[in-house]
Amino acid sequence: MTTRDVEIVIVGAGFSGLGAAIKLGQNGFDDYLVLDRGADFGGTWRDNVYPGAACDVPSHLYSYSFAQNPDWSRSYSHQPEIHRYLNGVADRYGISERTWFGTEVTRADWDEDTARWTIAIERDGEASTVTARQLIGAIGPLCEPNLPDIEGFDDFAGTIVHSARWDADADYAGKRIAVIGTGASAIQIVPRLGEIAGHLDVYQRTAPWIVPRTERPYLPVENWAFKHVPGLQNLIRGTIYTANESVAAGMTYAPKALKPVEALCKANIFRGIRDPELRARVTPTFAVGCKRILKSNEWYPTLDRDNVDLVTSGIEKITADGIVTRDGESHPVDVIVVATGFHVTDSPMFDAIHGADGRSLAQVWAESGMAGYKGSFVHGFPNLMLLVGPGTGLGHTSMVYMIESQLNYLVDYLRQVRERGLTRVDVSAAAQERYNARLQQTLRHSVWENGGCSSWYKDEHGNITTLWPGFTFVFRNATRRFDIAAYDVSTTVSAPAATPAHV
Ligand code: N01
Repeated sequence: MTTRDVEIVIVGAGFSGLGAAIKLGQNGFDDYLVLDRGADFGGTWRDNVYPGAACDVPSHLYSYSFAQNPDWSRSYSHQPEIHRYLNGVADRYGISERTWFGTEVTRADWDEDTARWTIAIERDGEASTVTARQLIGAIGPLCEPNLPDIEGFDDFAGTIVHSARWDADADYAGKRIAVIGTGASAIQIVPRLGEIAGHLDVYQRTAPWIVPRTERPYLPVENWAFKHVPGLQNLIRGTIYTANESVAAGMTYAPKALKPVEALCKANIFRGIRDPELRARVTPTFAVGCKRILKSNEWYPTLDRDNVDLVTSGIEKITADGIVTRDGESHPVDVIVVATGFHVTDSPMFDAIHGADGRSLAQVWAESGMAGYKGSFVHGFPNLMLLVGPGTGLGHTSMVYMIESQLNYLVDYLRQVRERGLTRVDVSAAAQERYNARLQQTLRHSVWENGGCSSWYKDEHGNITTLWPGFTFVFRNATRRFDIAAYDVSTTVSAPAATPAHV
C-alpha cells in the first residue's frame, strides 16, 4: 500500500542526509521526507558507541560550515558530543518533523512509466511504500558492519561484539578479551579495554601507521573567543583545512613526500613501546598513507601493558572457548570484539536499489566496478543522487567538506529540474566513463595504488573506487554547478502517476 507521495525522499539521517534536508529547506524544496532506520539523527555517529569513539579530524573542521559550533569542548570531538551536535542542528532547522525514524528501506525501484521511485519501507514493523520523483541516497559508506570470514564464529560460547554495534551491557571488566583488527575503530577501543580487561589479546593482521593525537580540552576563554571574535572559527577551519590539503598532495602525486609523516609515526612507536621486538612487530611494511593514517597517543603504551598481548601469528579458527592461531596455539577468551570495519563497496543497500533496467546497483557494479559521476549519479539510475557515493572518500581531511560540496550540486540539480521541468535525469554513459577514466588516471601515481597495502579503499577487483584523489577544492569546484550537458534528460512522463493514498 502506498502511504505517501513526495517530491524528494532522503534515505539516511547522518551527516549527509541531515545536511541535504537542511539545504533543501533553505532553498525552497519543502516537499521532502527523510527516512532512517535509527531512533535519531547521527548515522554512524549515532551507531558507533564503543568506548573511546571519537573523531580523528579536528572539531572545527568536522562540522557544517553553516552550523559552526563555538562550544566544542575539545580540539577533537568524541562521539557523544558529535551525536549531540547533529541532533541540536536538526532541532534548530526543524528537520525532525519531516523525518521518519524507525523506518527501514527494504527496496527502491525506478518506475519508467511514472518517472518516479517506488520505495518499499518497513515502519514500526509494517510494510508500505513511499513514491518520490527524486531519491537521495545518504546511506553512508560506514554503516553496515563487516564480520570477517573466520571459521568457527558460530561455535563461540562467549560474547561477540562488533565495534559498530557495541553491547554496553556485556561484562568486560576483568574478562579475557580478544580484539580482532587494528584499524581506526580498534585503536580507540583497545586503550579503554586495556584499562579494565583481565587480559587483552589484540589480533593484528597489518600494523597501521599512527601519528600522535594532539587532542586537548578547550579553555573557557577559547570557547568565549570562538563565540565572540568574528571570523575566528573560520580562520581555524581554514588553517586545519590548508594543512590537511598538503597531505593530499603527497598521497596523490608524490608519496615520497610523506617521509616526514613516516618519521613522526616511527617516533610515536619509539616513545610508546620499550620492547624492541614489539616495536618491530608494530612497524608497518607499507607506505604511509596507503591505508588511513591513524591518530593515537595511547595505542602503543596500551600494547606495552602487562595485561595486553599483540598477536600477529594469524587467526586459524574460533572455537567454543577461544581463538586458535596459525601457529597452533590456543588463546582462551570470554569476549571477542570484532573491529573489522564495514561493507563499504558491497553495502546491502546496493542490492536494494533497482534502476531503469531492473538491475540493482550491486549487479551493475559487479560488472563495472563501483563507478559513478562526481560521486553523485550512476548511469541507468535516473533521479537518484548519492551522497558520499563512489570516489568521494578521503584519507586526509573532513568528509563534511565533501558532503557540503555535494549539497551544492544537489541544490543546483533540483533547481534546474524545477526550472526546466525535467522529469527524468540520467547521467550519460559516456560522461560517466570519461569521468572515471580521469579519476583512475589521477590515481595511477598515488600511494593508495602503489603503497603496497590492501584496504577498504579498494573493491574486490583491487580497484580504488571509494576515494577522491587529490585536492578537495577541485571537487568543490567540480560540483559548484549542475553540469546538465553530462546528462540525458527528459521532460515527459510515459504514464500519469497514480494518485497515492495519503495518511
Ligand atoms: O575498520 P578498518 P575500522 N582477520 O577497515 C582487520 C572510519 N572511522 O572500523 O588491515 C584479522 O579500517 C583489518 O586488517 P587489515 C575511518 O574512515 C573513523 O577500524 O585488513 N583482521 C583492519 O586492521 C576508517 O577507515 C573514525 O589487514 C581482520 C581492521 O580489521 C573506517 O571508519 C573512527 C580481518 C579493519 O579496519 C573503518 O575503520 C573509526 C580478519 N579476517 C572509524 N578482517 C574517526 O575517527 C579485517 N581485519 C573519524
